[in-house]
Amino acid sequence: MLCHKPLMLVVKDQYNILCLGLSGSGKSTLLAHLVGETTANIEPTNGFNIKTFPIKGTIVSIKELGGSGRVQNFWDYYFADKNAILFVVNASATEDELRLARETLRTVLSNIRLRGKPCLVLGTHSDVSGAKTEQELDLYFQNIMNGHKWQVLCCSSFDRQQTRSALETLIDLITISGH
Ligand SMILES: Nc1nc2c(ncn2[C@@H]2O[C@H](COP(=O)(O)OP(=O)(O)O)[C@@H](O)[C@H]2O)c(=O)[nH]1
Ligand SMILES: [Mg+2]
Repeated sequence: MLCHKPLMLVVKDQYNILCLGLSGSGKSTLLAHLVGETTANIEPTNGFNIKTFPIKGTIVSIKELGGSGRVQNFWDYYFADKNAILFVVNASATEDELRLARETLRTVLSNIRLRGKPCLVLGTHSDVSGAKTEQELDLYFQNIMNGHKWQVLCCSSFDRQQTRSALETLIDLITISGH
């Protein structure tokens, strides 16, 4: 007798990813596009915003924390039990803003609860002329990455293929680093 088993997605694991970055860097926009939502009515994020969805044979739960200075004071409450950091930076920002983003990430990565956790620096706004390239951002961030597996990628937050591919790279970093 022929037995037809239902086709099921075999989910190996769930990864919890923390999505951080300065306000306006593009976190909510790229997360919305990752799950196929419209971005017409995105407001600045107060508190947090979570998206959970399947990708690359696993489930990821990405928690975006609001990026304003006031909310940043509470970021470290959310550092425990995370597998990786997705740090979003507007690659078309001014030098001052990029410097602030770098110092913010330096502080985050020095937190003991995130020791050794992989980090993807995702430069958004690559569709804007004059945006920094991956090579430029790589040089910019390389000195603050002590002991973390990390990589820089650039994308437009509106491009689902680019953002999904970036997330797949982060999942590979998690797998390689054993976190
Ligand atoms: N051109 C362009 N605009 C973007 C991109 N990502 C975000 N934005 C815009 O930047 C603004 C802030 O985005 P938002 O997702 O709210 O940033 P968040 O504060 O980091 O969540 C919005 O007007 C977005 O439409 C991008 O890759 N390219
Ligand atoms: Mg937001």
